[in-house]
Amino acid sequence: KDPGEEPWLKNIVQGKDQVLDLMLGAVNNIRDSMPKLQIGAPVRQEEPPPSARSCPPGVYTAAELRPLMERPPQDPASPGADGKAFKKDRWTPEETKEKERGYEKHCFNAFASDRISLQRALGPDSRPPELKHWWAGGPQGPSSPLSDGPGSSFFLLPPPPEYLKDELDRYVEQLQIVRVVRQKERKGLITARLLGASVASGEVLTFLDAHCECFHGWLEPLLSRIAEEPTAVVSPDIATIDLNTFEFSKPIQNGKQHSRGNFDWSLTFGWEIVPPRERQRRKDETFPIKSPTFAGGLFAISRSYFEHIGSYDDQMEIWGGENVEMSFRVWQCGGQVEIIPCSVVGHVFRSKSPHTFPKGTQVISRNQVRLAEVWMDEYKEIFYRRNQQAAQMAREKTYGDITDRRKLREQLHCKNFTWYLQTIYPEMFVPDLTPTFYGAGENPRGGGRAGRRAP
Ligand SMILES: [Mn+2]
Repeated sequence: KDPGEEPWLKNIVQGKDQVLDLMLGAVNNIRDSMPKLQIGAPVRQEEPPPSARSCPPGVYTAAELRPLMERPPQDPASPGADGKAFKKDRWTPEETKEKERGYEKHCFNAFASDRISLQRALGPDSRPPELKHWWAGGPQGPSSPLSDGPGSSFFLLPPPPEYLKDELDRYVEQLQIVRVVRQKERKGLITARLLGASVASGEVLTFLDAHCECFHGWLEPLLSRIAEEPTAVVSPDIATIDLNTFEFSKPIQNGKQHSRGNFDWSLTFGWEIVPPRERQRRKDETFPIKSPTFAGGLFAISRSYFEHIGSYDDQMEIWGGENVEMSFRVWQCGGQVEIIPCSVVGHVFRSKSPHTFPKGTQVISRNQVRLAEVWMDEYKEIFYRRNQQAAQMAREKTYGDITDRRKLREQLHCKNFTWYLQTIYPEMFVPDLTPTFYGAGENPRGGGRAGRRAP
């Protein structure tokens, strides 16, 4: 049948853009209203190679940069050698059980992880030439934070599973330069990082999740950027380590299109392709990428700046929201959040959360309400419309005391959230602040969000 014969169908065909817009708006709203417990991996995108220029040379000599510990020679046949995938064809019933237990507990293939060398090499440095000017510790570049770096940083490795504790203590003791600090009870990553920072003695703090593996010459570009710009909070370019095989997705020679961090109105972190405006600003491939938010698990910051800027909101609990909070705070209070493409660190992105939430997942909403109340001004209402639990907490003021955080914002003379949106993230779609109606069917007119975010 010709669509023109049916007026209602004709209407839909003619208005398909609006309908599509309406549907995408609804989909975005539904997606934004689901609680997210994990940060996903950025999707790798490729584009034609950009112009080439080398990373600036460092101030350290090759001798000064020599790793404290040399990597032992690697058996190329060992599991996962050179960052390749862990392979195993035959499984006994016991092994299968062990593998399943590992997945249950860690949400990745702990069986494989336990069999891959702690010092596995990641193969030759595959970064594009313009990104690897840095002297990277000899022909076999380091992949462990312990066997790298000029020694001015502190690395915080989150707690190991119970059964590994003694083994870890023995291992660390022989390294001599590493200290293990443990929390008395499980309070989550914010308190853990604050504890680490409090005992650190270096000028720069570098935080890494436990499930990370560092690529050639990863540290120097981070330190160099902080030396150049002490208010920069810098993350490496994060490579994906496969959660099943522990295959390390090495940097490609050319045509990598970078991702940066953003957020949606449910205050969930996400990745997006670096937009044209930021691409034009960067003079070459080595240039820092300005990022509206950061993932938060892997970054370096000047220790004094970390203290100056208010470290963390220590009343946030367990997990969630702290990275978005820190991103808004750093930008609004005069700093910068950046990704340094010369630095590559691998991370195991899990598809579901290994964390338990003793008090329930409402701690995430609570953390988010705290950040919204302190940093987002009237825009917090957009978030509350998408998170009823958060809205209720805000109404009933059950999110704890935020006096100190508000005082901090005042003391640092921080800019408001309108400034942040207009200056740092003008690409962000901002829904009507006071809509007549809202709900799951709301249509963010002219938003065009769907094409903007990386999946
Ligand atoms: Mn992580």
